Amino acid sequence: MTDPAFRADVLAGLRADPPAIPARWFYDRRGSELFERITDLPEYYPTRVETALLAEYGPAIAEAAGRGRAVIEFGSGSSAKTPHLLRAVAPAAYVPIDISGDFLRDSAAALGRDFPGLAVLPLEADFTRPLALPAEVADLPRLGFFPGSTIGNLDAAAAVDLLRAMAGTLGDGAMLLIGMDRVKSPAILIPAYDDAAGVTAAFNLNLLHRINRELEADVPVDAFAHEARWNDAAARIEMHLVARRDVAFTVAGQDFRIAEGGGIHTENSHKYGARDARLLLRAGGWTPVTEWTDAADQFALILAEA
Ligand code: AVI
Repeated sequence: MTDPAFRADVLAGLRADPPAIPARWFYDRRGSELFERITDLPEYYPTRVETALLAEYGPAIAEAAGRGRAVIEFGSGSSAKTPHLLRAVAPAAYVPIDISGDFLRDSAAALGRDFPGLAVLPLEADFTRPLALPAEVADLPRLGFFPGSTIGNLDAAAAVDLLRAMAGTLGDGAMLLIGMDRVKSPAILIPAYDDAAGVTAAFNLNLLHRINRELEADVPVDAFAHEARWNDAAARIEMHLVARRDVAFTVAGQDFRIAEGGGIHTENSHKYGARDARLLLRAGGWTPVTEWTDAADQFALILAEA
């Protein structure tokens, strides 16, 4: 069934100048599978570095955050990182929140098997708004977990809104452990978003396949090329789909044209210097307490308190 919000975002996005479609629409089943493959790519360091940080500093994180809290994970997907955190902080309960119920139930069931005795309470919800947590965690102190530098896919205003919504959901006395990707050389960033095997290109182009599948469209997918660009002024990687030739197509009965060399902006992935990361957290209602980074300062795990 077509999601009316997808239809509205695609039609408005293709009319915009320059055309841009929000990155959240990447994640249909195929897109989620491709993203899982991206996280295993040699060029895509964020998942590998963050997972290693959690494995190495789990005990220090537990020391700083305290054990026995309820862990609330935002956008849990099929996260392979979570077990490291759960082993370290020995939570009283684990609440994975995700908008995609299928993924959520599968990964919650797998974690339940790996952590017998842990109360796993999946919540299918949109965490960009404050929401009510399960009654079972009402009286427990909370530790929010937002890994993957997913915050980087939002612009600053939306990131601040999201951090505030998380503070509202988690309540007084809560802590938040958030993963944020650092600014670094484009020589590392560009391959991370344009890998040799072409998985990120397939991930980006899948958006056009999804439009064709779900919106009665005839976008000529092979007329578009994946492109990753470093925007230094905005400190972000941008993904674009660039037309290799003049193209004309129809989406949901509406006609569109994109000239050769023009394109559709499909994603921003902001990178944060240490100071910018802390400022963003403060603007979102969180006080940074401590942080852990790898030796090359590629990626940071930041612990903050409400
Ligand atoms: C989900 N998000 C944090 C990824 C990122 O790195 O911005 C999405 C992604 N896009 C291309 N590769 C990975």
